[in-house]
This record gives sequence, structure tokens and C-alpha cells, in this order.
Amino acid sequence: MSINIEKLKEATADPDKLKAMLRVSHTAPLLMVYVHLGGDPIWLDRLAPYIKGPWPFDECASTELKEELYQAITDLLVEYAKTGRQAPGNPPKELLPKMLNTLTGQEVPPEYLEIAIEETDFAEVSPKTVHWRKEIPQSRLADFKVVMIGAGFSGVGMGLDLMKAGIPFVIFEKNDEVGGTWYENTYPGIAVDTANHFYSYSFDMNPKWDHYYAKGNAIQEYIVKNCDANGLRKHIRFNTEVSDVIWDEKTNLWTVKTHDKDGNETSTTANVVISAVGQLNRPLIPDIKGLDTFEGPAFHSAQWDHSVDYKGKKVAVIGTGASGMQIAPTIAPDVEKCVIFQRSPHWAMPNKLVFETVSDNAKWVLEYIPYYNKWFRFQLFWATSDGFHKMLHVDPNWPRPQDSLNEENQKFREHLEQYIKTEVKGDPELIKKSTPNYPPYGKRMLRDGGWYKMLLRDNVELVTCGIDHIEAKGVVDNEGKLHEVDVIALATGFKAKEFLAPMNVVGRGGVTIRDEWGDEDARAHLGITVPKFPNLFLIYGPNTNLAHGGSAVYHSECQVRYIMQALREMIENGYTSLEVKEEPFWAYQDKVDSEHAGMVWAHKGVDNWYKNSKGRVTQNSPWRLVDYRNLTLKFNPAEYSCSKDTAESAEELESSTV
Ligand code: N01
Repeated sequence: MSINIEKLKEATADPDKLKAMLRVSHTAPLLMVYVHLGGDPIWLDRLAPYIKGPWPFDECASTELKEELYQAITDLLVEYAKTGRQAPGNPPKELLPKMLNTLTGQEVPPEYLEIAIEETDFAEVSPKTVHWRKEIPQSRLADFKVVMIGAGFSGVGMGLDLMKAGIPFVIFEKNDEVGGTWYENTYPGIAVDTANHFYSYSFDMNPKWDHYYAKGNAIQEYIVKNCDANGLRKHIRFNTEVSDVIWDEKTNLWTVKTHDKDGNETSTTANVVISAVGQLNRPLIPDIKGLDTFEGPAFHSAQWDHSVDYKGKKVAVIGTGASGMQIAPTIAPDVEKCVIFQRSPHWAMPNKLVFETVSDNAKWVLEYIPYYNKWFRFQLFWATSDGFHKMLHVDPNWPRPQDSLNEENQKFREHLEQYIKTEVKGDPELIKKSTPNYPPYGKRMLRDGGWYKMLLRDNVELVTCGIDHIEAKGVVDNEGKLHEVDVIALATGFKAKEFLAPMNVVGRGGVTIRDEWGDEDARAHLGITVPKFPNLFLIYGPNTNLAHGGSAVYHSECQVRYIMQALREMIENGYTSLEVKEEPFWAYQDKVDSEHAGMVWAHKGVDNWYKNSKGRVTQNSPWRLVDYRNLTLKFNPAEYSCSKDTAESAEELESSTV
């Protein structure tokens, strides 16, 4: 990383002001900056005993010790500014393991060293970018056309990489703006529940987030900014929905049919189709008797009707998943009454950062102190992801499988139970209603953004006996009580299992994707490619949803890198068709299924949107982030059948260098 000396001069002009700024920083990443820039590594030993865990609030060093660090780093930065000295790029190899352990307050295994370097990109070499291995004739590039479907968070990321590589493409987007789920979901309280200094593109570590868990509109603005700042918009056809994607075996081309809002149809041919439609783009409207007879406004959380003023009204919130858990606490202070219909409680964990804004000074530190935002990113990566993974595995000898999966999971359950008790001030009825009867992580682990405290409000009622029907004036519960309401918010989730629906996707031999998958058994190699569907790639496909933590953006960047390598393989070798072979595909399915068999989401007694009616987990990834990153790191041509116009064999491909 080249230090911006002018910026550093500005930052160090008044050392006292600089020190004051450092006081609002998080100690662990700041310590890393100091050591990284050449400060005495003895500081790792001095501070390590006070960094008890991976979250910024897990640190308890004394004020005196921290003041000493602030002085040391101030002196170092002043020296950098004066001498114009350049930063070293990556931290010294021999120090990195110790630095990571100290940063996170935990043992970071060696298998994460590469991720740490890649995710932080200290050396500013864009390590996730896929480069050409040989010169590509312009005519070959110009003849190669990619159609992408969807311009959400991952679609924009993919589009930017296609642009960088100079591959011609068009993105069809059904909405009139980019952002996907972040554009569509505008319900009150919408925010990300993954710390967003990590839930963001690795190539755009935004130092200006207002919150540690950004609000929906901030994320939407961030996606729009990345689209516009890079000139992606001109590649996007908005208000254009894809209806059919049909493979032509004679030409090895896809025909992609679209229609716009006025019903105008178009047909485009492409060598490759990349779907970035995601898993959560079609609202699930519950099949509740009488819903259509309700005389007030009723709408889904992903289609929030902002023309309806809910303030001072009686509002029913149906559903208590990630969306419902954000909506109800946000509207409760403003409504006359909030009646929450909970079919089953979710586990929700506390996190102090959920309520914190990033002060201007803290933003300044993120922007001006070299490397600080990068170390902070890895700190959050570690805090929010693979550390939880082993807790999700079933111990076959565990005596309380209905409550928990293993000792660690049980301990976590007890911690959450205690938290619920404290938050609802020991109210026995609320404790009973709010405590799930399945192990932690059986459904998505939520962040408590004031849910439990909200339940204590006089104007909030939690109904858990179920819904019998809805009528003109309100919702009638299973005990026959009519809850009169003016507005109904349906926070009832998405039709996630029917991947790629409602598109008609027809592959080799006229096989449709529904022939292959049915309505609820989608499968793809690494979540990305499907036999019989050559030159089709999926982002956020089957078994790639993250439910133990981590960031969907991280996963999508793994998929983008893999797809870019596949395209490189095609273009460099002049392949017109590339299709995953049955054997690696099924071997991967077996691995995924056998991994899931011993994990929480397939566990008996756990009901969630991750598994199908046969109990097969189709949505979630069973892997740790490091596993999925390693699985997708290198596109393996041997797993694919390829052909040129002259139908050259796959063997030729296997001999190509990767
Ligand atoms: O949907 P959900 P969501 N009668 O499916 C209930 C992402 N997300 O929109 O649990 C009564 O989780 C259902 O009950 P039950 C994230 O990946 C992220 O909240 O099935 N209730 C459940 O309570 C998340 O996992 C963020 O018993 C009915 C709720 O509706 C995914 O989106 C924010 C019902 C649905 O919960 C989906 O979350 C929001 C019925 N007929 C979403 N049908 C952030 O990052 C369903 N339910 C912040």
C-alpha cells in the first residue's frame, strides 16, 4: 500500500489532535497498524493479555497502557509523514500469525493466513482479480457475449470484474435500479445483521459507514456508488425481466428472452449466462385463510407500502424472522398497538455494536490511519464467521439433542437463555414464549436490535397460539380472539427453495432446470454449475447461503473469482461450451449432504427455510468460509467437458495451465 503522504501530513500536523482521534479507535487494529508500520513488536506481548476476544469491545487494557500506545503510534506516523517513508505492503510473514492471534484474542489457524492477506489486500494488488494468461485477440473478445441476470450486490460485483477483463456483457435487471434485495426491502428498521466493515466489497472498504451495522439505505447507496463510479450502469437494461433462457446445441449459444414493464419482448443470444438473482427475491405471501378479505392495507416486508402511515395505528406483524425482528421494534414506539404473530421464536444474540453509530472521529481514523480499516476488516471477519462453525455440528452422544447439539452449543444456549431472561426482566410468560425449543443456529441466528425489550412495552402483544384466519377487521388467532388492526405487515420470508423460478431455463437435450431440480431440490457444483446446462453460472446458488455467520458478499466474491477463471478458460482456449461433468458434480453433492447430515440445519426437530420437504438442506453452505474459499479458489478444467466449434475434446483443456 502506498501511503498518501499528503493525507498523512494532514493527519499528523497536530499530534495532540491525532492522539485525540486515536482514542476513539479500536485498540486491537490500531496495535496492528503500529506493529505493521515497524513499531516494536513487543507491543503484541504487552497488549495480548487484554484482548480477550475478536470483538472490539472484548479489549480491556488500562487507559495508561493505551495512552502509551497512542503516543508511540503518533510518533511513528509523524516520522512517516516527515520522511515520506513508504509502508511495507504485507506485514512481515514471521510476525503475521502472532499479529492475527493478538488482533482476535484467539488462535487463528495457519489456514487463514492467506485469507488474511487476500481480504485485506495490504499490498494493493487486488488479489481476487483474475488476469489473462496470454494475449487475447480483440476479435475473440468482441465475439464473446455474456448475459447476466440481476444487478444486486453480487451482480454488480460480477459486472465490475467483467468490465475489468474487457468481456462484453449486458445485465438484465427487473427493477429500475441496482441493489436487488437492498433496493426492494425498505421496511422500517432495515439494516444488515453482519458487521458491514466486513459486509462490503473487498475492493471498496468504505471508511464512511455511519453504523457498524449499516441501515438498508446506506448499503443501497454503496451499491449504487460502486455501479456509477465504475461506469457499470451503461451495461444494465433496467425494468427488464428474463423469462426464458434456452440452450441451442447447434450453435452453443443461449437465447435469453426478456420482457419489460410494458410487455415488450426481446431476444438476445449469448455465449454465457450468469444468474445473480439470489435466493431471496420472491416474497412468500402466506396462505392464511381470509387474507384477501382484510379491509386495510396488507403488504409483504419486501414490498413495504410507504404510502401507508402506520403511526398511531394498530399494526399486526406476522413473522418473527430477520425482517420481523427489525420491523416490530422500529415501529412499536410510534404505533397505537403492535400485535406480533409468532409461529416459532428465533434465537437472537446481543451485540453492542448493533446500536452504535460510527462517530466522525472514528470514520476519520478509518480513513486516515494507514492499514487501520484493513485490520478492522479482518477483525470483523474473524469475529463473525468461522469461529462459530464447530458449534453447529451434532455430537452423536450428546444427551439433550432437542435443546442443543454439543457442549459448546449448550453453553451458548444457556448464555442466550440468560440474556432473554434479563432482557424481559424475568417475565415468565415472555421467557416461555421467547425461548426456542430447538438448538441455537437451527434457524438464522439474529442480532437483537431491541426485540426483547420491545416485548415489555404496554402497546405490544406477542401472540403465539397461531393464526386461524384473517377477516375484514383483523387477525383471528387459534384461540378465537379477534385482534383488530388497521395494517398487516407480512414478514413471512421468501420463496427461496425454487431457485431460478419463475424463469424457464432449458439446457442440453431440451431438459429444463425444473426437470432436474423439481420445485425444491436445487443442486449445483460448488453452488455454481449444473450438468446439462453448459455455459451457465450461478451466483448465490444452491447450498451457498451462509447461516453460521460470515458475509454473503465474501461468498459472492469467491463465486465471481471462480466464474472469471471459467470464462478465462473458455476465451483463452476458444471453447464454445463448458459443462460440469456428472461425476464431480455428484461427488460434490454427496460431500455437501454428508456434511449437512451431522449439522444443525438438518437436525430433527429443527424447522427452517433451509431444507426441503424431504429434509435435504438445499440453501445453506455446510462449509466454513475458508473451506468454500479453498474449494472455489482454482477453477479445475478437469471437472468440465469442453468443446470448440470443432468439438475438441476435454483432454486438451486438462493440459492447459491454470
Ligand atoms: O424471513 P424468514 P425473513 N403464519 O423466513 C413466519 C435475510 N434477511 O424475511 O419461523 C405465521 O426468516 C416464520 O415462522 P417460522 C436472511 O437471510 C437478512 O425474516 O417458519 N408465520 C418466520 O418467523 C433471512 O434469513 C436481513 O415458524 C409465518 C417468518 O415468518 C432471510 O432474509 C434482514 C407464516 C419468516 O422468517 C429471510 O428473513 C432480513 C405463516 N403462514 C432478511 N409463514 C439482514 O441482514 C411464515 N411465517 C438484516
